[in-house]
Amino acid sequence: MSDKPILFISDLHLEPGRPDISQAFFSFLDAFAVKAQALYILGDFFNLWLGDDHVTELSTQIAGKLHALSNAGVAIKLMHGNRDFLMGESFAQSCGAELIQEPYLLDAFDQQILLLHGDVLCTRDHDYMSFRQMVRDPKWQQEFLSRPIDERIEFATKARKQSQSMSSNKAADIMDVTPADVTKTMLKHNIITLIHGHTHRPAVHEHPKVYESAVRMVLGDWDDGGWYISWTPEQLFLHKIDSPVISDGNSSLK
Ligand SMILES: [Mn+2]
Repeated sequence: MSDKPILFISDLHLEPGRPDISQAFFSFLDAFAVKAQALYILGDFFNLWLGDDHVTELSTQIAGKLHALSNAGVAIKLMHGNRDFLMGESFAQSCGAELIQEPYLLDAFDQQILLLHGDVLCTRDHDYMSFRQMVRDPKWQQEFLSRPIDERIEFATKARKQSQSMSSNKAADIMDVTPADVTKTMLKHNIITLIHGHTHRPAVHEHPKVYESAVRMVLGDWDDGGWYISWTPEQLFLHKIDSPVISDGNSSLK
């Protein structure tokens, strides 16, 4: 097996109104991803995804860049987030990528790592958990995707407003992962390393209740800069990318 790094990113929230984030992502591809063996995109890659049939200038541009990376020999894996859970096989194909389902056990360098977007761990947010159950139901998705695009846009706008007004009344810890569920999940999958995003709280946490060396690495969202994790036979590392100049920040938070 190749010793080239495996990279992880999440929460870029790509959208037409933020061409700077798309640009940072393209610089990241050219500077780092092209030297990797695989790139795992762990959800909320797009700020909003209303169906693969809703082709936009942005989606076409991103698919083109990813497909070029795939042609260069980098395996690309796409996991759903809470904003782009409707990303489908057809879009994945246009990126030369593979859709992966969470929880995803990644086996490499003689070790197993568990990958999640992270929203399933935020179990104290009951409103969100019931919304999630609804929209992840294949029947709901099929019905939703059969609606005209302007109806889908209307639904998404309403859902966003509702979630924003609900979030503003919630305590900060409710919006974070539930520690007991992290322990349970790690023990259930028998792993000592978990990588997720979603919470926008980049950090490396120790989880001694799981195992003395157990860690949970949390990717950050992309805004002024970006975040990625690299995994090589030697180490796992959380990197901050400073913007506008892309550089290997080496800011391990561990
Ligand atoms: Mn998310």
